[in-house]
Amino acid sequence: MNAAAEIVRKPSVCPHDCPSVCALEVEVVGGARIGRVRGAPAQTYTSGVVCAKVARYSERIHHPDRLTEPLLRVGPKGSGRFAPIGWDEALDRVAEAFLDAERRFGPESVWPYFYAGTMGLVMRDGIERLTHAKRYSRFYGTICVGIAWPGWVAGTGRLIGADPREMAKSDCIVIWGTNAAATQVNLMTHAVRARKARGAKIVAVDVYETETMRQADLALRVRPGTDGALACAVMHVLFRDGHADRAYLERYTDRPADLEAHLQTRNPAWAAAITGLDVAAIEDFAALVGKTKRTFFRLGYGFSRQRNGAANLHAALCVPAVTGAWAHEGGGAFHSNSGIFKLKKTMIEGLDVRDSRVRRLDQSRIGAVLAGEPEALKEGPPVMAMLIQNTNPLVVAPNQAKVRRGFSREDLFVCVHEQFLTDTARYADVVLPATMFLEHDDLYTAGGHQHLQFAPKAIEPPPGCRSNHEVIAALAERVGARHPAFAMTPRAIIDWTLRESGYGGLAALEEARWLDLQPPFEEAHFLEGFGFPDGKFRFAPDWTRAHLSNDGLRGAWRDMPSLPDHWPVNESVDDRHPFKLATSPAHNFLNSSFTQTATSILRERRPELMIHPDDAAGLGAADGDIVEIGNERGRTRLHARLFAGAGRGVLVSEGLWPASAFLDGWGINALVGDDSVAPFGGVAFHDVAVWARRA
Ligand SMILES: Nc1nc2c(c(=O)[nH]1)N[C@H]1C(S)=C(S)[C@@H](COP(=O)(O)OP(=O)(O)OC[C@H]3O[C@@H](n4cnc5c(=O)[nH]c(N)nc54)[C@H](O)[C@@H]3O)O[C@H]1N2
Ligand SMILES: Nc1nc2c(c(=O)[nH]1)N[C@H]1C(S)=C(S)[C@@H](COP(=O)(O)OP(=O)(O)OC[C@H]3O[C@@H](n4cnc5c(=O)[nH]c(N)nc54)[C@H](O)[C@@H]3O)O[C@H]1N2
Ligand code: SF4
Ligand SMILES: [Mo]
Repeated sequence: MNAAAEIVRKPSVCPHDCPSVCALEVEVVGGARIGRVRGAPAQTYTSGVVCAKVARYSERIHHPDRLTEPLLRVGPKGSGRFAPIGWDEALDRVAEAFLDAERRFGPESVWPYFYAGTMGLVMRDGIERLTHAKRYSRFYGTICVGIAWPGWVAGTGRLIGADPREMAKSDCIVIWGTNAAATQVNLMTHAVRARKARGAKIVAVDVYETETMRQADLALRVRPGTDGALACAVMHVLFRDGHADRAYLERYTDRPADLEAHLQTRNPAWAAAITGLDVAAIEDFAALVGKTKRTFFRLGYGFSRQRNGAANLHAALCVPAVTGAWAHEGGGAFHSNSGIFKLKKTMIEGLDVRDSRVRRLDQSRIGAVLAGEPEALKEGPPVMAMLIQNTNPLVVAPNQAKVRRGFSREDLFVCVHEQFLTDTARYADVVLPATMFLEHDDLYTAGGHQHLQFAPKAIEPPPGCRSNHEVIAALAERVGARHPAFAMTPRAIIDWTLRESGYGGLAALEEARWLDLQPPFEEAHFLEGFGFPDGKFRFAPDWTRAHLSNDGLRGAWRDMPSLPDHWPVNESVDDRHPFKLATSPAHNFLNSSFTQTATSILRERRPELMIHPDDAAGLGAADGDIVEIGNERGRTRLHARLFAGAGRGVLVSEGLWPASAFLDGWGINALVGDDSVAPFGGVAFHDVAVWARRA
């Protein structure tokens, strides 16, 4: 065999922002190129399965449009006109802009901004070390988990849950508010295996007919933002029909008698009017979970992206506490395991130099922050300079018009470190080219399972690309930020982190590839008590405390329900805005990532608006016609796709396409509101009232 074409299999971990965090086996061809990417069969959650977009990763990593040299803006902001410059000049310019902002407005005028384009802890969170060492404005990450986590923690007190691999022992799996077939394929693998092996029933709850809904035995299509009503009616039936586990309730929950009384009026007829479901469907669902103790509730993020989302997630979480499913293997609930890893992140994030008096600016309110709204700035100085890594706010953040206005400010300096010339990079003053995960070392925790994993560098990056860690360290030196980790290699930082966290060193983890950190059954099922002093699940949460870190956060600024309920605070339809829009994920993209790769674009085609045929007829629009949708925040035009799987009055647009893919150059987030969602902030991405007309 020709040496140049020799194929070597290397271990890795998928870095994308997905609960599955798959263990990978990657073909390296001729030492330099990536071939096929497969799931590692031996890792018990991945179980040999990965999604198609990552299987064809060679398309992304060897993409001809990858950034490979630093760029300096030479045209107006957003024009995309840049000239190549050297790394030293680029870094010097960024450092000079940061120092200048600091001199004129103080260190809080610099706002390092990042998210989870890579979930590797060193490359994602190392930017925090620069923030803390310089006392730059801190980053309050709310865009994804900000609503869901408080909903879970309000009930359980801890961000852990039943081992998702226990689905193999479940008789019923409820996939609630997540389109798992698209967003976390492994969850479907485990659920479908349980159906094949033991006849487990799969229930899905969504607002339109997704692929997950099509694969379910019972598909419940609710009106957006009404899951709290569904959960209440299910619990009403459970009490009514003797399926409430009274011994469990007495021992493990806070106010079962108050709950039962409160639910008297929340019957299926009441919920049917709110959710749009038939009474019979609600009764069937309640009977199924009532009679099936081994029911596994897999609660996703999607249904939390509503103004009442935290309350709805908590309401769904109350169902297994009523049936006592938690006491059974294969029963209980799961949302995220992010609370099990307990890593000591001192070196990664520079926690030893963090000053909690420095203001924290809300990621989701980036438009308001850049617009200088005093409340968003916490009454402090304006933001004058930014470094952006692993995120694309000009596409993914709400109120796109406001965000774009902010990035257009002539007095704002922006450096974007990226793999592609994204919409955000187009607005940068300096663009820096970044490595991809197979080109650097990193450590990964997971939301959707329990493995701590290491992924070693597999190939050399294109000449010119530098990792996030390299960029942070080089900037730190230039702006006078001090911390020992700036001088350490990623491997040394990971080794320190593992040792200090009690997980041995890097050599052992690299040898083992992953550590299974699943807490014992009793702990994961809260059989030793929930995470509150009295050990009891909260039907009546204290919403002001439903957060993992109470670092200066004021919660529950709105009047949240004291017991699970339908909390009607969502954007409501009216004569001027007769439709509700959900902006759901696309199967072949991952947020705005993969919007550059040919196969993903081919499969997703173009931005489209799913609309019920009767609603389309009302607008006089046929399949493929151009439709304009809008509200007070903005408007955009896209092609109609007639689809009876969207309910009457509900529009769905999948995918975070770049603005240029839309006919008017405005992305879907032009319509989404940037008001802060209760109790601690976040975005109601699927809670958008709009008008629609044939364009
Ligand atoms: N292919 C693909 N995979 C992804 C992503 C992607 O963009 N594409 N994104 C990744 C990221 S960052 C995350 S956080 C996860 C998120 O993954 P999920 O937990 O699946 O959450 P969402 O993608 O927000 O939405 C899931 C579903 O919730 C539905 N939904 C909206 N409103 C409601 C409601 O009120 N009630 C109910 N019951 N359902 C509702 C939406 O229509 C959608 O089908 O997926 C990750 N994986
Ligand atoms: N309308 C609507 N908007 C949404 C959502 C929705 O459902 N609907 N979902 C929301 C959710 S859940 C989330 S999590 C956010 C996600 O929003 P983002 O965090 O912006 O998500 P990605 O599109 O994955 O963007 C990551 C960017 O990071 C870059 N990147 C990846 N790895 C690296 C690296 O190692 N170094 C550097 N420097 N860059 C890297 C990628 O090229 C990509 O452009 O979007 C939110 N926005
Ligand atoms: S399913 Fe998620 S974690 Fe697994 S390969 Fe695909 S994007 Fe990565
Ligand atoms: Mo997310």
